[in-house]
Amino acid sequence: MMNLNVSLIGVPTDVGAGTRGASMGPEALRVAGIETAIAAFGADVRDCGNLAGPANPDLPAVNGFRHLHEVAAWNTTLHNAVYAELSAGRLPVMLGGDHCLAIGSISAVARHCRSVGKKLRVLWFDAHADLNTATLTPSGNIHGMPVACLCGHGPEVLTHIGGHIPAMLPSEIRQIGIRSVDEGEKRFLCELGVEVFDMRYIDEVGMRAVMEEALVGVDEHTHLHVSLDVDFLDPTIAPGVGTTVRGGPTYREAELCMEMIADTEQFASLDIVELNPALDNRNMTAELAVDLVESLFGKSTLMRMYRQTRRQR
Ligand code: B3U
Ligand code: MN
Ligand code: MN
Repeated sequence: MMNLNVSLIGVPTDVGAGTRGASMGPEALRVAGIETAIAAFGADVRDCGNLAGPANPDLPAVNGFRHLHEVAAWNTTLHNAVYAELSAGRLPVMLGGDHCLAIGSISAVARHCRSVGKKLRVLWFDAHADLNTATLTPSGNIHGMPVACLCGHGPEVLTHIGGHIPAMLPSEIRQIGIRSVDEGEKRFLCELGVEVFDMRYIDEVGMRAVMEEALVGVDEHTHLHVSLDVDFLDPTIAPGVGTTVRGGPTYREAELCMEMIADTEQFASLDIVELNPALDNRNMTAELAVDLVESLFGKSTLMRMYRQTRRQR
């Protein structure tokens, strides 16, 4: 059974992004009703409020990184908060914030897995691979680097946050929806052997087959972490993002992803990132994210059980 003790952790940062505004994401998700939507499943939802961290100094990159020390400060604070919630037996939901926050959240999830003897599986829904390093990055924006940092490739202030380098192995992550990867990043993806289900593969085999593959090996000993960058979605349905990329999954495809994760009953932590209310259209992207969260918590499960029993009759 899924853990229904849920903690919402607001992470109002945009220090890792190139465009300002993701720092308003946590409030937009609250306005879209994320707490009541999760509570409707009988969950005990605790809103921990927003974490505090350094403001965005809006400075250029230094040695390949923009705002390295600000990113490190936010992620150290987040790591501690997430580890505390997991240790208390709760399911943390990160209300982001830009995607650099995955360094703090996933390092805490991985540390928790090591301490309780669980297998880690990260499902990374994104238009981007977020595997850049200081030498590969075209922008210096650290939201393009969390996967590299978690796999041990990055500055020590970011790679050592969980006390274990690397925090995560490339074999523990699956990337879904990828359609914008920088040249050097592509080579690095191959070198590390990250399993990527890009848009072309989704077109060719369909989302159901992709999710079946991405979930291979998930069992009752697995902690499933979902990292949902809202630029994963097609910009026609999710315009509230700084780095939209055309040709993303539809509403139905995205719902199916979340439903199939719910079916495993191993979903145990979530990042919702890159939502930028300054670019959104009447909060529609935040409302879509809340719809997806409902599916992740099993909105369709009752109907599925009903269909199955009808077929058996
Ligand atoms: N790969 C580019 C763009 C990017 C990555 N993640 C986002 N944008 N959101 C970069 O700057 O690293
Ligand atoms: Mn992205
Ligand atoms: Mn991302």
